[in-house]
Amino acid sequence: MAWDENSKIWMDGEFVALKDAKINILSHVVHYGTSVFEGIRCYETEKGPAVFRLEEHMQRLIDSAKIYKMEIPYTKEELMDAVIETIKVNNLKSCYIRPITYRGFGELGVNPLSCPIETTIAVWEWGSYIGEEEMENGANIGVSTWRKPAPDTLPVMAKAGANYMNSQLANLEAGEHGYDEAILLDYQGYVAEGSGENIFIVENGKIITPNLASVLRGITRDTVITLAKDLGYEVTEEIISRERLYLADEVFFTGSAAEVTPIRAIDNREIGIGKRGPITKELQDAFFELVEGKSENDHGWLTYI
Ligand code: PPE
Repeated sequence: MAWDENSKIWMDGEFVALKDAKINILSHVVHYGTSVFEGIRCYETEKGPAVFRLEEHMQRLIDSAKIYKMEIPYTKEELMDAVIETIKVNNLKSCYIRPITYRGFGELGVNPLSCPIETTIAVWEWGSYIGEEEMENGANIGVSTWRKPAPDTLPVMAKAGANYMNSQLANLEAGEHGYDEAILLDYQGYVAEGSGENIFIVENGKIITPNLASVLRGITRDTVITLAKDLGYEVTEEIISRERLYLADEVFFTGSAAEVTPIRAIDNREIGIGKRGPITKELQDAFFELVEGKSENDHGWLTYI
């Protein structure tokens, strides 16, 4: 990824060049990981750049903050406008958008209440998450020895920076074992999600995904469930055991960054035909048609810049 040091970052209402967009080293976030964030994509369409499901992402940012008693001093509409302005000033046709709210510099110590709530938004060009080649032929995935935290430890419904300490352990381990990405099991040992993606399996033409007990409430997950139902598929949320992954006809990941990424192997076992399956391809095509503004039934999910 090539960074433009003059790229404009929205910092609580001001645009600051990336090279000058700094925070205090004693900020609460640096010491205790006190942040909540979003990952959103803006796609190039015939009618100009369009942000996909902007409102749902900003609502989730506010929801994540609520869990941690971080009151964001902007309305959802103001946050949506700030994202749009940031894309405009950076003059990008398509980009990844990263809004983040964190606790700044106040008192140090675990109690966060004296530390101010700060919000920034960055945008940059970001291609396929796992890889172009994998989008077509499928990714090679391993189940991690690291599990998702139990529900009474770190709440997974908050998209909090600290959750990604768990994700990065799994992702690092996957890389060390030669895999493209990791799948994490939940605290009981059932399939949860990828380090930065939700997961789906296809069995006999039916589409199945884990319920929300131990996974992020993914917006792409919801998009793909909606698209699959629109296409006439049955979609259910189930408890999925590890070996059921191996026997599935198809497995794929979803995420704002990962979009719809096929999986060709898990734990060195070929999945289905060993490459992107037909239903995954159908959903991938429907997804890109939708986000690129080519679908008639776009559910009102595109915010044109
Ligand atoms: N689970 C996790 C753990 C996760 O991080 C993501 C998104 C998802 C599921 C899918 O959620 P959604 O984007 O709403 O469909 N991961 C973000 C961060 C990736 C990163 O490397 O950073 C993303 O896709 O933007």
